[in-house]
Amino acid sequence: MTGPTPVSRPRLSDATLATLPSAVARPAYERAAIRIGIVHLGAGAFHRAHQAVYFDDALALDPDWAVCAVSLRNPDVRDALRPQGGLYTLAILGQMPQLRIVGALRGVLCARDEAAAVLARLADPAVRLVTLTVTEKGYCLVGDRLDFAHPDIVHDLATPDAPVSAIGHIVAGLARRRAAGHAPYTVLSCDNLADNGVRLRRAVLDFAQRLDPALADWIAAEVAFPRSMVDSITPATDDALRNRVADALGEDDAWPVQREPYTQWVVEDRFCNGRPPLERVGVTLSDDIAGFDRAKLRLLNGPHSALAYLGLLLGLETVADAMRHPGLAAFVERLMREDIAPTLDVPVGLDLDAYIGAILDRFRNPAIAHRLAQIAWDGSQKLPVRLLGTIRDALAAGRPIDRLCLPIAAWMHFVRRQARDGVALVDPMADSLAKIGREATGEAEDVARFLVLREVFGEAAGEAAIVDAIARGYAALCRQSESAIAS
Ligand code: CS2
Repeated sequence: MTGPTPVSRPRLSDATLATLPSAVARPAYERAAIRIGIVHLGAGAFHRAHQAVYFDDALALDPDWAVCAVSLRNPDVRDALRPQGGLYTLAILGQMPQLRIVGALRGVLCARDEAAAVLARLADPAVRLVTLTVTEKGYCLVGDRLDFAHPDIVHDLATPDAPVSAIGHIVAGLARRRAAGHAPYTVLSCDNLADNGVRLRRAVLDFAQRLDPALADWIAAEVAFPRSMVDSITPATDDALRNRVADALGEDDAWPVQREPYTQWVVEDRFCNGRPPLERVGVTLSDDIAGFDRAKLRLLNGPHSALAYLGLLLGLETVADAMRHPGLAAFVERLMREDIAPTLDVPVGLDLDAYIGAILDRFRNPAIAHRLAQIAWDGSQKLPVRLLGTIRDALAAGRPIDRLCLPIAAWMHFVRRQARDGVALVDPMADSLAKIGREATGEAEDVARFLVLREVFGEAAGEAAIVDAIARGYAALCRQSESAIAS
């Protein structure tokens, strides 16, 4: 036998915490003494790189706010983190990379096969806050209301004690607490949706009303659904990160996460059953966050999607690559400064110029490889909240919309290309999109095939000026992506 013997490294866990290299930051509290006070639905990388880190800081001040992280369907996070006692590594990637072990997750469950444990947690009076990152599609909305035709909602209304959706879980937990005479929990959305708390409240009330109007009345009167704006760029975990973390720790971590140094969380200060000391760990508490969430969705997420679809058409791989492409970088900066910024009601205290400059710097961060393909996921859900609102506002104000419509046209080309190449789309509307993509011919007439998707385009499909601008963009991209962004 020749060749190197594989090194067997210990697995990250409470038992190995003390032996980690001193450069790796560790929880600043006694893990055995913390208690679960938060249930988080959607245990993905964003939660673990963002809210869980604020909660980790808060636990050093108050031990009552540890998190039980719940994946609704996929057991992978549970399977990776349970053997590690919920511990995982956060890599903060800027000029000086830093590693930090986050200890805030005291429980990790998968609802699909541990349903009773999840419902018991939600019913536990020690849990006073439910947070969620289930992405745009997890809200099961059609327009601003609950989609009663959504298969998960149909399922959960038929079997409310065995829910599969986030909405079904939130309501099942609240029903149990009401029946037991316990106070409800606050429900805090941490997803990239404008007015996320307002929309979540409406969806929860729509669901509860169908189930039990008295429960709906109780929820309407007693439960707080604060709005929040979340921000930190979090590329998906890859093997490069796993290896880098294992080398630095001298231990294996099955699922580390990574993010940029910048992190922001603005939360409406309306909680119905206490809250962690958020203001002491860098969270901005505000009674009016509407301006912040719009500015972030339109100026960061909108341009992100623009970079993704245009960049992929140009054969680029990451956001930093896209920002090194002079034509695309110039396009996106003009999009932000000349087209998007004028549509915003700037919140007091936000310097728009500086905000845009900082976002562009963050996009340029060479320390992270944020794949455009990741941002391209779920376009049918993202484009309406990220770009179509801006387009409608710009049109109403008599401003030009051609540049704003180009990323929408690029998305259509992207869908067509994936369908043509037989590559599956990651999108809840993947089937209808693939069908349209396969029928598309690459001519401007294709645009009409996409515009029938009311769930995506809504009223915009009836606006001749928008339809024409998308068609112009689509035709320009058929000819040459490089020249289409040069305008
Ligand atoms: C990105 C966001 O993947 C995407 O669609 O636009 O995840 C973005 O990185 C975050 O919202 C930044 O806060």
